[in-house]
Amino acid sequence: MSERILIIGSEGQVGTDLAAYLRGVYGKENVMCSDIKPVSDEKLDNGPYRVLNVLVKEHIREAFKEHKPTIVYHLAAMLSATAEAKPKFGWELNMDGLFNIFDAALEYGVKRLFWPSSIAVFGPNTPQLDTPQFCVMDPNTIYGISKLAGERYCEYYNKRWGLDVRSIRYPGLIGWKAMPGGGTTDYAVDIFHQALDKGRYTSFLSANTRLPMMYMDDAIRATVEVTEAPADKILIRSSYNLAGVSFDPEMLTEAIRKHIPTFHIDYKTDHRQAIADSWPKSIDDSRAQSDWDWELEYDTDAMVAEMLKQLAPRYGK
Ligand code: AKB
Repeated sequence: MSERILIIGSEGQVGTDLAAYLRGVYGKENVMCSDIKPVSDEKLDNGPYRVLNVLVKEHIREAFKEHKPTIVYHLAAMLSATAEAKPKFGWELNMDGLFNIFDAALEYGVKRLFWPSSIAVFGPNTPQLDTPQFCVMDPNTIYGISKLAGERYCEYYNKRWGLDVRSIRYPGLIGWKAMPGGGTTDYAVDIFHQALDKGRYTSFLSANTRLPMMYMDDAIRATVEVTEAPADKILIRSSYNLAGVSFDPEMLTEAIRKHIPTFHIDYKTDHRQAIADSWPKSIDDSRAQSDWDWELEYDTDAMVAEMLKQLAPRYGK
């Protein structure tokens, strides 16, 4: 029997790519998408869709009853920069949303649940280079605090109630299908659009702010691989480190200039600089490699080439 999949937060940056991938593999009728807003008629042709607010239990129950998912990807969350602007609501959405999905997953006997964590679980007291899987964390943003609390709850629900939750700590994600919304790593997506559109970009992070990043195709593959791996390979039930590649705006600019030599960058940092400064510069993901055979495909140059190739037609290039 084919899996029946429910994606919560399907219209976001990750959801857009994940839905396209999973519908290609499992067939569109087997993958229900859901998000807080209605979508266009054109999108409704792509497969089943439901308006679902993770804070409304009735919405969740209806989706679970109708679709009977065997696997749920719960992606709905508020990212780092937005959550700093609305800290109480950020906490409520990220935590109560997760609890509601935990409850429904147990009540309706879901086989597996994927929930993303983030490099934001680390903080200023964390070793910043090759950050280990297990170390001091002490996140100092609401988003990071909610992700760390979520990780502890994932492990707790697994140990106490047997819920088969899987999770990875996403680095900054770079894709061309959808824009990110409200994150600190968003510059690394916007820069491609501005490079093609205007030939210049003003970065809100400073030139040497190095952060772990990952091309979306790798992130989608990691998400599906960790979710579909045999249960006995998933030895970490909080969340797995995922390294991706590591660069700063200056390094990314150099990589873009290999394709657009006249590309110009300047810098005007804002409140997101402090968030970025509290996060790791690079990550050790050896546990993901050894436990479920994770392998990265895209390095920085491959990611840049692919982003520019995919986005160029949008800007008449
Ligand atoms: C953000 O910048 O908030 C996210 C993340 C690293 O989780 N992209």
